[in-house]
This record gives sequence, C-alpha cells and structure tokens, in this order.
Amino acid sequence: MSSPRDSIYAQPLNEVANFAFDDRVAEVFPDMIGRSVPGYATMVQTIGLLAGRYAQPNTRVYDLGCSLGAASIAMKQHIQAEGVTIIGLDNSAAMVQRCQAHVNAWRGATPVHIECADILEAELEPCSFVAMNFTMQFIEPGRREALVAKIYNTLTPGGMLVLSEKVRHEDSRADDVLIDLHHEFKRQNGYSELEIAQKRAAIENVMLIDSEAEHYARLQAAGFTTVQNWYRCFNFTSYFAIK
Ligand code: GEK
Repeated sequence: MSSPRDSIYAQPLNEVANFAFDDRVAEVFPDMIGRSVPGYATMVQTIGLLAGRYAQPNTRVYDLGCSLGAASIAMKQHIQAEGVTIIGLDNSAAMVQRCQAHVNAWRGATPVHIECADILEAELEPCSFVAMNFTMQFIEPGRREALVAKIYNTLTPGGMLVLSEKVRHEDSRADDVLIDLHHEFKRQNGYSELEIAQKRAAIENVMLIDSEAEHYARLQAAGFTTVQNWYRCFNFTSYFAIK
C-alpha cells in the first residue's frame, strides 16, 4: 500500500495537540506506520500466514483496530477455509471511510466487511482468529483485561489471537537503548528531529504502553495456555496466543 508522505509534524507547532486518527492521519497512514514501526510489513504478512493456518471453516476472523485494512488484506490473501468472513472494526470514521476501498483493491478468496465500531462495545461472534495489530496500546488501560477476556470467550477452541504492541522494557537502561534505536530507525526513514520530538509529544498521552510481563499476565489470566512472542525488533513486538 503506498500513500502520500507523512509530513504532519514537519513544521514547528506552537502547541502539539494529542494525536488522533483523523483525516490528516488516515490520508498518510500507510507511509506513517511503515516509516515508524520496525518490522511492520513482516508482522502484517505473518498475520496473513497465521490466519491462513488457524481460520476455521464457517467462523469469523476479526481485525480489531483495522485502520486502512493492512492485516485484513493479508488475511484475505491467505485464508482458504470455506465460509469464513473477515470483519474489520475501527472507531475512526476517517479510517473506516477509506478502508473498504483499500481492501476491495486486493484479490482474495475471503470476503471482508469493514465497520465503524468501538471494539470495547462491539459484540463479537464466534471466531477462530483475531488480529490486534498495534491497537491495544490505544485502549484505556483499565479496560484491556475485559477486552482480552471478551476475545478469549468468543474464540473457538484452538483459535488464535495475534497481538502486536510497542512495549516498555522493565529495565530502564535497556528501555533507553531500545528507544534510541527506534529514533535512529525513524531518522534513517527520513523523519527530522523536530518530527520525532513533536510526534512523541502528541502521542505520549494517547498511546499507553505495557511491559511484556503485563501482556503475558493479561493473556494468561484470560485463559490462554499457549502464549508465544514470535517477533521483536527494538520495543515493537508481537505475540500469538492459542485457546
Ligand atoms: C494495521 N491494525 O495497519 N475501537 C476501535 N478501534 C480503535 C479503538 C477502539 N476503541 N481505539 C483505537 N482504535 C492496523 C494499525 S493503528 C496503530 C492499527 C497505530 C483504532 C484507531 O482508530 C487506529 O486506526 C488503530 O486502532 C490503531 O495493521 O497507529 O500505531
């Protein structure tokens, strides 16, 4: 997916407002996430592969916080099981308005429906695969446990949740090194010091990250018996959890 270049934080701002998934962000989102998240393409592709393996016939597959549908597209390309529907949910109207057209532009055997909905409020139907690719970090921390429990309860036995997140290292020295490496990654992808600093200020009250231990504890408390970290680059990581 290509998109216009993200230059939202390129000019000095008197006051940096909280980051929001509005029209300006939706317009440049593929460029923004690709230049900001190390391993994003690998994680999206692997979600497709895992969905191809774990989607069970006549169930749903969810993409929670689907943005412009990158994970839905990867899943649509890999799922062969009969009777599967992929449902992408996002509560940003700007993202949802554009998402269905993005998804429709790609071939695939499995239908995809995109809906504007808050994943905290949405009722989920029985499903065999759930992707949450960098969405949990935007959910109010006090509501994360109930959300994971809801996902666990709607998954069929043998079903899988893939959860990708930015995480905080418990060791502050290690955390500092990982944050520096991430900023270097952004510089190498053409973001200026000003862009990096203003984006950081915009997102700090909106994206509230957990440690790895907190993620494991939450997944295990919900009932997932197999939890595996399958990807990590700097502080960006992805887990699969099997019911
Ligand atoms: C990808 N998964 O490209 N309900 C629904 N959507 C929400 C909620 C909520 N309560 N809170 C936040 N979102 C995508 C990338 S982006 C990650 C996901 C990022 C949505 C929000 O509107 C945004 O589109 C998405 O979660 C997070 O694979 O920008 O770092």
